[in-house]
Amino acid sequence: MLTLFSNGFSPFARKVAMALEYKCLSHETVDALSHGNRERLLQVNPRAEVPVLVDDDICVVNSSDILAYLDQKYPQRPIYPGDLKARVAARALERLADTRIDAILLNCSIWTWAERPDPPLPGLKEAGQQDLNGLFARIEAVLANYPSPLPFGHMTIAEFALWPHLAALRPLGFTLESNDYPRLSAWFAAMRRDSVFANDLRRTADFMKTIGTTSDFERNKIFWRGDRIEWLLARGFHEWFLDEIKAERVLWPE
Ligand SMILES: N[C@@H](CCC(=O)N[C@@H](CS)C(=O)NCC(=O)O)C(=O)O
Repeated sequence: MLTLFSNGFSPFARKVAMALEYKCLSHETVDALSHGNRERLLQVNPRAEVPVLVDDDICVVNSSDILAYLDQKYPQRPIYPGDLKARVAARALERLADTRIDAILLNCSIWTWAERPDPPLPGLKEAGQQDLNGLFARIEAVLANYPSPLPFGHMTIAEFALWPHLAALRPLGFTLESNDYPRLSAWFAAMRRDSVFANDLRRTADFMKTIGTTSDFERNKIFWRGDRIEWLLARGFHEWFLDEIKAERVLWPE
């Protein structure tokens, strides 16, 4: 029996849920960031982060480890490319989505879902778009070496990792210019046409409808970890962050 400790807002949990659906693996889902399930989550991950996958007596933490585990244990419909060089490229794209794109988008999204005493940080969104454009250009350069629109010939860890972020761009007010990034735009369009990705959008939209009204989900304190802090500090927003710590509006892993 597979159990996914998940959350409808988490791009990492969505990435794993899509991989499970793609591989036709039925599973139970626990909304592990709701207050009522916190103790259960701590039992499987002391960092109190989702996603966590429990497969009988095996517990796997961290989305990229979970995807790698799934492909080894359930090799049907592979989500890693077969070719070694393409595997490395797909993993690098997954890492870019997980560590760089996530950091920008999560930080810039805070004012859309958290209960905030302050207006959005001046300059944050502009810095986000500028850095996103740099990352889009890097992805575009990688894609030049592969067929379009699906670089690896089927859906992989790269699509599952990138999708939640690409799908959040427009709702958060960011752009992905198809003239500047034609291969990335065509890739994104190919993901949109796939039912696994459409189902994710539907689930996410349903979850987002509840987010403003529920008190079951932490919206006062922001959970901070490495990559997200790194981008904030690198972009010069340290004073705001220090004020957040002083005001005790932060949560730390463990
Ligand atoms: N590196 C981890 C990152 C997971 C992560 O950042 N999870 C966030 C949600 S997106 C979380 O569980 N935060 C705890 C919270 O918000 O209380 C992964 O790839 O699974």
